[in-house]
Amino acid sequence: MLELIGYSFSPFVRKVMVTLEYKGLDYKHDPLNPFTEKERLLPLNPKGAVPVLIIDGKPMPESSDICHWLDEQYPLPSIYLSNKDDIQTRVEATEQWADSELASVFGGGMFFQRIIKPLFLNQACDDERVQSCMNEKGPAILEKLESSVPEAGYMYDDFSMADLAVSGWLRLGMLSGCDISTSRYPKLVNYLKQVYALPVYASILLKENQLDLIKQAKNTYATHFEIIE
Ligand SMILES: N[C@@H](CCC(=O)N[C@@H](CS)C(=O)NCC(=O)O)C(=O)O
Repeated sequence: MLELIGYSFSPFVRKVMVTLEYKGLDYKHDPLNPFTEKERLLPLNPKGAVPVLIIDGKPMPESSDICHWLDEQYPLPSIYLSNKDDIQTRVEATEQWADSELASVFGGGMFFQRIIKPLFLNQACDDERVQSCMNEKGPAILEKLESSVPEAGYMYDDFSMADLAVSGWLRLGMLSGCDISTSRYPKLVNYLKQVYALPVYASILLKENQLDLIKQAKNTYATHFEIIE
């Protein structure tokens, strides 16, 4: 029996959710908000962060640990492309890069500032940090991705954690008003459209788009709607 704890718009949580669905696994979902429901979360994860996967009553935190565990228990299809060592290493390196650098810029510097802080923490947005992420740090990463993503298909042999991690953080950027449009990044936008269109990913995003918070973010900031329907 599997239960996923954490709201789905966190890219850390979404990595686990897409992995569960990609593997066709049954699970329950508790969309716990880690900022407003800390007292419920701390007994499951003393670090106070989501995701947590409850496996037969035992909590497992940390998105990468959870997804590696899922890949070991339910090997096909593999989200880390673990049948080829050299490719698995590259997938893991890209995931790590996304969950640190992209998380800091598109998560911490954009979505956390513009959406989470005012709505859940009653704190003011750090406009200076937002501007430096929107105008310098973000575009530097986006240009790097524009020159490295494939013309067609996924980053490595097949859909993998690399695509999942990168696309998750970029979605938060777009929801916060970051310009990721075809006119600036044609290859990247085309690549993202393909990743978001993967059926299990698309159905999760469709549900997520019904959430008030996401609607509010879209109406306030996301003027570049090409890939956020
Ligand atoms: N390394 C952790 C990071 C998890 C994480 O930072 N989750 C955020 C959600 S986006 C969270 O729960 N934040 C709550 C807080 O910092 O109080 C993982 O990969 O699971």
